[in-house]
Amino acid sequence: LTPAEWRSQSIYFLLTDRFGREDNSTTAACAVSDRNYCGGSWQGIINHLDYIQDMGFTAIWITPVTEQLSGDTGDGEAYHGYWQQKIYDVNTNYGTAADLLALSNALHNRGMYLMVDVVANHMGYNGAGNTVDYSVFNPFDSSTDFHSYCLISDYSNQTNVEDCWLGDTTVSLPDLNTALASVQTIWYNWVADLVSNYSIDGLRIDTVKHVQESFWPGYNSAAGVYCVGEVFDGDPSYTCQYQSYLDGVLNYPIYYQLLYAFESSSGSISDLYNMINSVASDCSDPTLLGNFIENHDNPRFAYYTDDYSQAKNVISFLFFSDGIPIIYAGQEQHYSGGSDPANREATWLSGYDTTAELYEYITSTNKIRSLAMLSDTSYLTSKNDAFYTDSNTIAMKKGSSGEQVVTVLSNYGSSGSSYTLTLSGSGYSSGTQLMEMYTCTSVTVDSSGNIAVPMASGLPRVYMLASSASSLCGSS
Ligand code: ABC
Ligand code: CA
Repeated sequence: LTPAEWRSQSIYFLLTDRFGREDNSTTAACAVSDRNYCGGSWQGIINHLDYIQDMGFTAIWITPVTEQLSGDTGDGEAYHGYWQQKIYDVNTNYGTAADLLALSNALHNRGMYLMVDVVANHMGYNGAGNTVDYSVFNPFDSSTDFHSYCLISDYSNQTNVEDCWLGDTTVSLPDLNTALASVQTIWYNWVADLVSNYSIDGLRIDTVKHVQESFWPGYNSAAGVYCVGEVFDGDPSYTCQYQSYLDGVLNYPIYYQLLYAFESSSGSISDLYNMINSVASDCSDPTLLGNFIENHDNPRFAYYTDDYSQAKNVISFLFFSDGIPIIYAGQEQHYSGGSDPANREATWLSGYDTTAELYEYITSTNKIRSLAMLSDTSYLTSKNDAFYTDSNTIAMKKGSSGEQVVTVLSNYGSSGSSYTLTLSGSGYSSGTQLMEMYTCTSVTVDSSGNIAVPMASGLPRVYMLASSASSLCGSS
């Protein structure tokens, strides 16, 4: 799929080892602190695609598929898939190459899409950097394919970030010399073959800031599908640069400000407001960024606050601002794990509960977004405009003028009081009939052009033209 085709998708991110088991067990133990394989597989994902699709997702992003270092290490097993050794083979812990292709086919048969995580920066080795036996890698079986060993020690020094190694002295991540033409040729051919062999629709690229920028355009074009890069940095002036070299990047700048704004009722809405504008000006196309509030590298949102209303506000932000929404498996079950590895709980232990509060909320949110893009063909490419803030509230509008979606978020949490927010600046004229899409409550824009927004329990409100809302709210 092209970048433009990815704009309309909604992505469910899962760790293959942690989402579904072939035996469909919902009780198989998975002690996250052990950092061992728990038995999830590609066939296990296939078995539970209804759970994902019924929540409204149109695509999944799975963790890397290549063959890893085997056995246990002082940092655990390679269950996450970021410690590759043989790039032409698949990780047999997750199944066979035929199983991976079957997953791709199963998705396509449902009209869904497959995004695969790929790593070009490094391989993985059980041992310190000065003990690596390069002959275990295929290809890249010589030390001359790699940068010489040094651990990254200074994140403010870009050369150090690119040429030294990630990992630690227990598990090394031998850092490929991606400036070599021979290394580039192997990676570009590899990624083209991977995409074609498994009919992959998009890529999530790991450790993008650890490889020189000039490597990425050739990689993205060899892939031939939408690529979203991981640039783990909250500074938009740094992270957005990479959108000159790749189709999109994960929206780390928004991630931090969204978390800080909504983790408590004293969070800073104005910092979030400023970041929306910074990202819009620094990134070449904010509508192609990947939006998230949880992933496998950071504590889950519910680790910071167990409040359901705050969780709903951040979810609505991900879906109704610029970019492609990404939900991390377990977020819909309000999992609350902290830092890696605690944030990698097995989804099956929830019993795949489709009545969970956030499962239902995400389902509704996906439906509202789908309706918005169906009603307004410019919805996805139009730029989000945060037009109102106060110390606890932010309101945004996105879409063609006259049919914009208006999203009102607040960080008060579930104990927030009931009050009416008189909202000006929505762009709607007096007398327009709007529908609040989560509650199916209609409202008429008043004679001053204001919307009387009934706020309660810190819950989000999302407005569309009432005339566009009938498929979800009936006729009004
Ligand atoms: C393993 C163990 C852990 C143990 C760790 C030392 O070793 O499992 O328990 O604590 C994989 C595995 C991990 C594993 C690592 C290392 O490999 O998943 O479990 O940890 O062996 C990607 C993936 C990630 C993956 C790798 C490696 C890369 O998403 O899952 O990890 O293939 C850096 C990288 C980033 C990487 C991340 C984990 O580390 O840049 O690509 N993620 C700062 C730096 C960032 C850095 C981040 C975290 O710290 O700038 O570059 O990310 O270390 C903001 C700033 C940010 C700043 C943050 C902390 O603050 O704006 O720049 O980030 O304000
Ligand atoms: Ca590197």
